[in-house]
Amino acid sequence: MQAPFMQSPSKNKEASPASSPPTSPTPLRSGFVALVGRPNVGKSTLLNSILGEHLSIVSPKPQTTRNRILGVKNLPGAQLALVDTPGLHLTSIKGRTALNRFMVDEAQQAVEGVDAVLLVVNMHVPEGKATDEVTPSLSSADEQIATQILGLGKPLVVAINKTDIVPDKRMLLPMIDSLAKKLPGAPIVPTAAIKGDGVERLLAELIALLPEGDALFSEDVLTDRPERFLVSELIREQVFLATQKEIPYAVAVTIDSWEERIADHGKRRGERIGVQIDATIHVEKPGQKKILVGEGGQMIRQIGTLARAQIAELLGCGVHLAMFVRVDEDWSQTPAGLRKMGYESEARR
Ligand SMILES: Nc1nc2c(ncn2[C@@H]2O[C@H](COP(=O)(O)OP(=O)(O)O)[C@@H](O)[C@H]2O)c(=O)[nH]1
Ligand SMILES: [Mg+2]
Repeated sequence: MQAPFMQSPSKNKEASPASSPPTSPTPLRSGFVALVGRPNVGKSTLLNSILGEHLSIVSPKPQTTRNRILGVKNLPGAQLALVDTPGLHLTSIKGRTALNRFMVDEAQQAVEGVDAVLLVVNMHVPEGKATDEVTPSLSSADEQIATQILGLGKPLVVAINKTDIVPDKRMLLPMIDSLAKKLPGAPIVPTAAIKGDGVERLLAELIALLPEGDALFSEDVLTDRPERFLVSELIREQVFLATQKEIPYAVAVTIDSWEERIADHGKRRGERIGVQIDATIHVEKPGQKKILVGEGGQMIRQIGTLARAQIAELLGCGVHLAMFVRVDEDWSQTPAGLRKMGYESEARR
C-alpha cells in the first residue's frame, strides 16, 4: 500500500503553529460523510470546493467519478472525512458492464459505514427548456434517491446545487418545500459549488450531525489515496474533457513508471525536485485509439500538456510526463479487465 497524499505544509495554513494558544475546551466533532446523488449533480465539485483542493476530478460528462474518494476537512472544533462517490443509479444494473457494477457498488458501500449523508440534487430542467422557463422542481430520479436515502435512517443534509443557474432564488422555495416534506428534519442548503456559495452553511449543518470524538486522521492528511492514483485521475480528467461520445467511458489510465529526482545539494537538498512519469491510456477499440492520438498525435499532445500542468501543481515539483495509448479489448466488461486497470473494491485493496 502506498502512502496517502498529505497536504503540503504551505497549503496547510490552518494547522496550529507551536505558538498558538492552548486548544479551546470545545469538544471535537468528527465523522464520515458520504456525498451521494445522481451522476453530474456536482458532488465532486462540491468536495473540491469544501477542501479548496482539486482532489476529485470533474467533467460535464456523467460517470466521471469511478471510485470512492476520501477528502479530509479540518475546521476549528471539527474534522469531516468526506467520501465522494460515483453517482447512484437506481435503474436495474443488469446488462451493464463490470465497470458500471463496480461504480454502483462503490457508491452503495460508501454510504454504509458513514455517520451522515450529504445528498446532492439539482433543479430539474426538462429537455429543451431554458432555466428561466421552468419552476424549479425535483426530477423523479432525485425523488427516488431521496426515498432510498431516507430508508437508510442516517442523519442527512440536502444540498440543492447549481443554484447559480436559477435566475431568481425565490423560485427555489417550492422545491425546498417539497424536499422538506419528503425528508422531514433534514436541513436543506442551496449551493453553487462552482462559486463556493452556500458551502459554509453546508459545513455547519453537517458538523452539527457528527458525533463528538477524536479526530479520525492527523491534521496533515488530505486523502487516503496515493499520489499515483491522483495523477492517473488527472490524466483521465483531461481525456474526459477533450473527447466526446463513447471514448471517455472506454478509458482507463495506469501509471507504468514513476521516478523521482531528489536534490542532493543546495537549499532544497533532500527534497523532491522532479518526477518522471510514464502513463498508459487504455481504450477498448482501435478506432478509439485513433481518435485519442489524433492527427499527427495532436490530441494526445494536448491532453499531455494540460495533464502535466495539473500534475505539477499537485506534486509541487517539475514533472516529465510520457503517455502511451493502448488498446485493451473490452477491459470494462470483465472483472479481470477491471483489476488490471486498478478498479478493485475496498475490501481487496
Ligand atoms: N453551473 C454550475 N455547474 C456546476 C456546479 N457544480 C458542478 N457543476 C458542473 O456540473 C458538471 C458535473 O460536475 P461533477 O462535480 O463532476 O458532478 P458529479 O458527477 O456529481 O461529481 C461539471 O461540468 C461541473 O462544472 C454549480 O454549482 N453550478
Ligand atoms: Mg463526481
